[in-house]
Parts: sequence; structure tokens; C-alpha cells
Amino acid sequence: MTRSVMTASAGHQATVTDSPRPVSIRPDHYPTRSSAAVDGNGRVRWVDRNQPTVWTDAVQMHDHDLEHYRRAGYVTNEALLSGSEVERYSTELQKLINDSGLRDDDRVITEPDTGAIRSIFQVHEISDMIAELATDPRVLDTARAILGSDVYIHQSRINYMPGFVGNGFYWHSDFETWHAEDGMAIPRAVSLSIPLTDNHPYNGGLMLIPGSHEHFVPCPGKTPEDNHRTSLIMQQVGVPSRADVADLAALYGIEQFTGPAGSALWFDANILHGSANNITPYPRSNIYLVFNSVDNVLGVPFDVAEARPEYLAARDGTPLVPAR
Ligand code: 6CS
Ligand code: FE
Repeated sequence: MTRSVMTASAGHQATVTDSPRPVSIRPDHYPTRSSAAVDGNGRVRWVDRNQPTVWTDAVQMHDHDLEHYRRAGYVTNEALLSGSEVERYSTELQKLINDSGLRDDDRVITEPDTGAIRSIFQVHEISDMIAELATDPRVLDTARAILGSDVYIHQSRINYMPGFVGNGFYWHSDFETWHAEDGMAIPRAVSLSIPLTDNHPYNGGLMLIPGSHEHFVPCPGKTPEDNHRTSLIMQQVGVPSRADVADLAALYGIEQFTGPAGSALWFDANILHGSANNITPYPRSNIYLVFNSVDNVLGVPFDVAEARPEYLAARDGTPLVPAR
């Protein structure tokens, strides 16, 4: 919709387009939220993934079974980090959590009920040690084998999920948010989650629906302005309907990633996942590094006029160089 306004300065007519959504010139292969297709029963229509999950023909990379990743949309590694590396990174995490200078930083998300730190975003720019992890060949070779190109960090974070008060993350596809709110065109991105405390079934271990990465499930609802101010605490828009979660779970079942500190979980940008609250005394603190292909750099968001801040979604696609 366009309307004419008198500009204050020159007093001449100007035309302002106040379309509520961006005019993205790129085709939207994965319409969601306000552009989701709905059938006669009010159910959204799933969109088949029309891109590969693994973009090379690699079947194995640094102890990762990429055949499993293709099929299930995720793969684990028993021991990516050594015992001494786990110690070093755990000390780094504690340093970050105790850094009072970070407290008022927008990149720090706290639990609303207790004020405990829930997440710290853009940790690869805050901690050199975590930045190094991203260029470690065990990590970078695997990300490049999955995405089939040079890669850069789209997002990094630590999810602390503290004992007793760590709230979980409701079912979602990361890509659905990154598409709608960050302008990521296709799911050519992969997340690496490295536990630095043991991940158990009972302290918020990540649940995944294997195979769900093959279906893009549009989410109902229109994206509120500055959605990230609430979605990173309790995501309400950008989550699939219960009927869709139930259908996917009936189709594929639910699996759970559990593993000792130093193990690893790689999961596809579009796989449906979530985690329960942690009421045990044992924190579930994991580092997350999200790699995006340099051929999939962010553009205009597909469902909001204003892109999210760069600490949630990097817009500089300069490729990572492997540390040798
Ligand atoms: O919105 C995001 O980018 C974040 N939200 C969730 C629930 N998972 C991915 C990411 O950390
Ligand atoms: Fe997520």
C-alpha cells in the first residue's frame, strides 16, 4: 500500500510505501508465518525440502558418519574434545558467566523468573578460545563437508541451562526463524552443539525428530516487531502447531541427544528440535556454533521489515580459514 505525505523540509509530495513486509526480490521457497499456505481445514501445507542435506558426497569426516546425517538430519560424535580441552572450555564458560561487564550486554539473555544467564550470543567474538574452536580442522572440515562450500559463522552462543531454573526451548526449526527474521534463503546451514557439562535425558538433553529436516513446516502467525526480545526466552511465533509436531513425531519418532562433556551433536538448520526444562541440580551447558554457506548469505528477511541484530545473525559472509 502506498500513500503520499508532505515532507517537512521541502514541502513537496513524497511517496512512502508502508508495506508491513519487505519487498524481497528473491523467490521465497519456504513461505511461513504471514505467507504460509493453509488448506481448507486451516492446516499449513508442509513444503518439501528441495535442497540437499549434505552438499558433498562425503560419507565420513573426522569420526562423523555423514550418511546418518543425510538420513536423520543430525549426527553425534562421542568425544570431539579431549579431557583437557573440556577443562579449558569449561573454565572459559565460567569466566564468561562471571564477567559482570557482560551483564548489561544485549547479547546476554537471562531467565525471566530468576535472572540466571540463559544464553550468551556471539561468543566467538567475545572469546578468542571459542573463535579458535570454529577454525579447528575437526570442526571446520566437517562443516565444509556438510555444506559443500566455504563457510562463515552465522550465529554462536552458549546455552547455559542452569540447574533447577534452566528453562527449555519449545519445538522449532532454527531455519524457519532464520528464514523469516534474518533472510536466510535456503537451509544450507548446520549447527554444532558441544556439551561442556554432561547432557542427560533428565537435565534438558536436546530432543530431535529425525527426518523432519526433509519437511519445511510453516508456522502460523505474524512476526511481532522485535520478536527476538521475547522469542529467545519463550518462543511463541515461529513454532509449529501441535498438530504438525504430533504428525512429525508419529511419522519419525523422537530421539534425544545425550553425551558427556566434550561430545558433539551436528544438526541440520531445519530439523525440528526442542528441550525440556532442567529441574535437576546438573546444568546442561553447551557451546553452539552455527555455520552457513557463503553461497547462502543473508538477504532481506522474508517476513519482517527489519532484520535482527548482527549478534544473532551475521551479515558478513567472509569465509573462515582453517587453522593448520
Ligand atoms: O532465534 C534463534 O536464532 C535462536 N532460537 C532458537 C530457539 N534456536 C536457534 C537460535 O539460537
Ligand atoms: Fe534451536
